Amino acid sequence: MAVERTLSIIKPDATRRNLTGKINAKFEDGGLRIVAQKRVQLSQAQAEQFYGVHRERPFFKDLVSFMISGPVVLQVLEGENAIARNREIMGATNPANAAEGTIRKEFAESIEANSVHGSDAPETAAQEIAFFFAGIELVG
Ligand code: IDP
Ligand code: MG
Repeated sequence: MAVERTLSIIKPDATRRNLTGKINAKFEDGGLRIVAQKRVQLSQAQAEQFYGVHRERPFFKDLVSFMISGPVVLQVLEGENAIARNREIMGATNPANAAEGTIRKEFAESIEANSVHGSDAPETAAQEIAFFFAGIELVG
């Protein structure tokens, strides 16, 4: 196992319901360290670029609208196997399929408004962290 970093986003459905602290507790209790964090309002262009891999999917337009419907919290999480570990803590994309105790099981409103984003592989984690954070913001 190696220490990794992954990009996490607390999505607008969760910031709207004041769930940032409860979600952060899930990460910390699950062994991940929040090494960078900022609350921002994404622009449409930023959301479209970030989710560019899904551009051809039928839900793309709605997803972008949702992601700019309110503030998000951008985070870098660090720990052993952080990329896979974070996805375990988040639970399945569709909350109907998410395991007990996961963020999405407890907090997600729908398959779209599912409270959190997490990178899915080392390459995407590195790209997504660099998309939102400057090196000087990552102090470990
Ligand atoms: P992930 O967030 O679990 O990695 P992805 O397949 O990468 O899931 O999808 C990105 C995001 O797009 C999801 O978190 C969710 O917000 C949204 N999404 C995925 N599938 C659907 C769908 O079938 N309908 C509506 N939104 C979806
Ligand atoms: Mg994904």
